[in-house]
Amino acid sequence: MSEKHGQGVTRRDLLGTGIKVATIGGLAGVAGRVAVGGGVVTAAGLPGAAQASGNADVPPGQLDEYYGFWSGGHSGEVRVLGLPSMRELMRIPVFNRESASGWGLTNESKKILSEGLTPETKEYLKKQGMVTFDHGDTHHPRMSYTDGAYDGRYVFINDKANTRIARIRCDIMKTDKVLEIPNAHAIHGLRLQRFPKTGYVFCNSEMRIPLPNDGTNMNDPKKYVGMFSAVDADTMKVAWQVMVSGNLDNNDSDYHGKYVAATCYNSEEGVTTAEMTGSPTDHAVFFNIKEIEAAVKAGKVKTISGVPVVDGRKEAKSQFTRYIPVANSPHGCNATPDGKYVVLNGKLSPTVTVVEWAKLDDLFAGKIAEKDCIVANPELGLGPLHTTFDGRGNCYTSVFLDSQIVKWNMADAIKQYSGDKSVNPVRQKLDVHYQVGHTNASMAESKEADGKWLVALCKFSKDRFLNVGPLKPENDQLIDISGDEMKLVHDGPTFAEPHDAIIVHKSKVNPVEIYNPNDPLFADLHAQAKKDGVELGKASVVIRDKKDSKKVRVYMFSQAPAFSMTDFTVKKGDEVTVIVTNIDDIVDLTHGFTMVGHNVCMEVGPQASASITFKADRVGVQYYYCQWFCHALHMEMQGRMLVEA
Ligand code: RUQ
Ligand code: CUA
Repeated sequence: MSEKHGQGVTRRDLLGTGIKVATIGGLAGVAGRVAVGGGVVTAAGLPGAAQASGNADVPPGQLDEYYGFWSGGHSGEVRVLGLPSMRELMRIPVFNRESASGWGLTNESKKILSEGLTPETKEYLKKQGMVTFDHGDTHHPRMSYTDGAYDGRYVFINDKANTRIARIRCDIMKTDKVLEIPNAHAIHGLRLQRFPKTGYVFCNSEMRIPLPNDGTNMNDPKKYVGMFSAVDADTMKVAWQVMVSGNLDNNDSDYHGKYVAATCYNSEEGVTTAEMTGSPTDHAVFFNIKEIEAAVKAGKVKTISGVPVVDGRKEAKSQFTRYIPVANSPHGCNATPDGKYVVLNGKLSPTVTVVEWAKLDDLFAGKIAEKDCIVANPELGLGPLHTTFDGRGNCYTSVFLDSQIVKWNMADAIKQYSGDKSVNPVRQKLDVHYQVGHTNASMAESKEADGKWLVALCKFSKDRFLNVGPLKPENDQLIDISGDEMKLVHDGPTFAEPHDAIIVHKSKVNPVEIYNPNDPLFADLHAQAKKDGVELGKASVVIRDKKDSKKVRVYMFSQAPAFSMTDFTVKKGDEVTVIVTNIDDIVDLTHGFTMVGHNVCMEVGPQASASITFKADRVGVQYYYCQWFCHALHMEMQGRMLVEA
């Protein structure tokens, strides 16, 4: 089914009359759509169309040029890929439980997963016999910035399922902070302040709730509140919040540290699909950071759940926000790397709306109207979701229902909007397989967009891979955008469900090879060891707590192929904490500690320490072993816990 750019018979025509009807119908019936062929649809007659120059082959032993940070969706994790090979390099457990590393089982990971929860949630979980949630739903991984460029410090990601965000340290590629956002419900959109550096993490509460959510006003959705939050990226505490009208979807920040934009659906403030899509328009909210900070500083806030909150709702007519009308139910929100524009993606409308950041000064000053901030509105296809950029003035929009990446030119779109009907901004439409959600290009979320590679994260793979039963993998496709024409070069099956990904040049990311034994991650263990009069990595000793004689701490270290303790004895009913320090300082020499039949498992990297606590309730010989293949005598790396009756 080929199509010349923007002209002739389009799939839109084939789908029927009303865009909205077609789109909603399409959303419901997507799985039943016929798979179209894999033909590359190119723009006809592009003058001097050059062959794309990228080479996606990375031979054995060669390293990739880019890191990809992939959301793991409702798997709750983050994945690290190498690009262009698309090889999966690592999985970073975040909100999920992870069997290899014991994430969610070790004391250190449990602390990270639980300490940032609200008191109400801690209370609720305690009643369920839990310390944290066992799952998460990650969408938007973003790397921290300094002056609009990636700085390699952190990757942040949201958890829609349990209203949290997390921070991953890029030096060790491990999660070090998890925070639940109060006064919010389901954190979806997440982006970072780009300038002067990532001081804030901006988080959208997608669902609107009554505040306080204590059983009052449940039947009056008009009184529900949407919430935009700014989290201090260093302390991982909520800095301030803004009440908004409508359901916040995605957001993005400018390159000057002044404004943040957020797409909103359900300006109708209903609770059913019909109510939420009743009006032909919704809005994007623009937040004025300086005005909000000034109000917070002056104490002109309400304190709710310990957080300063300002009222930026439509009817409050504050200086904190402006509401720019866009077509019904917009979705993606993407700032251009030149720092000038933000693209608001239509979803239910076949268009995207482009707002110029610089016009917001006049808008907030009351000199121009909301609609005057819009500088382009190109029509791209059915279901535009997200847009990315090549740094050469071109934009690439994922079009869900048409299953295409549409390349278009920003300057031409602006010309067209200003009245020149002779220009067509659309350069090429490339079929992808199938129903693409997010798309992102190399370095495109930073001012250093380099226009080499683009990924299309397709929600459906259908017939593209060997059949693995009713649940199919997603299909993350790699597209070469270095030339005039986009070229599909790779199909990448992935497990549920990469919503979004960023592609970061390897020069920006510099992880360590071996842990620093004094890393803050191990601070609690060092402190406890000090109290016990021992030194981590040197001690092989069983210490019974002086105050609570049921508590036993077992200190040992590991050096391939042995634990420093081949057996230890405890009594039935003891609460045992095993602390293992890996004293090997060789690259890639990770050990583990698994206790058979006790739900005990942890990863201990080179020069790292880790601990885990359990009840010794099973009398008899209980073996522990190293589960990380570390040596020719790895199988022999084991010991016995002798539990006395
Ligand atoms: S969203 S498929 Cu969760 Cu980023 Cu658009
Ligand atoms: Cu240590 Cu296997």
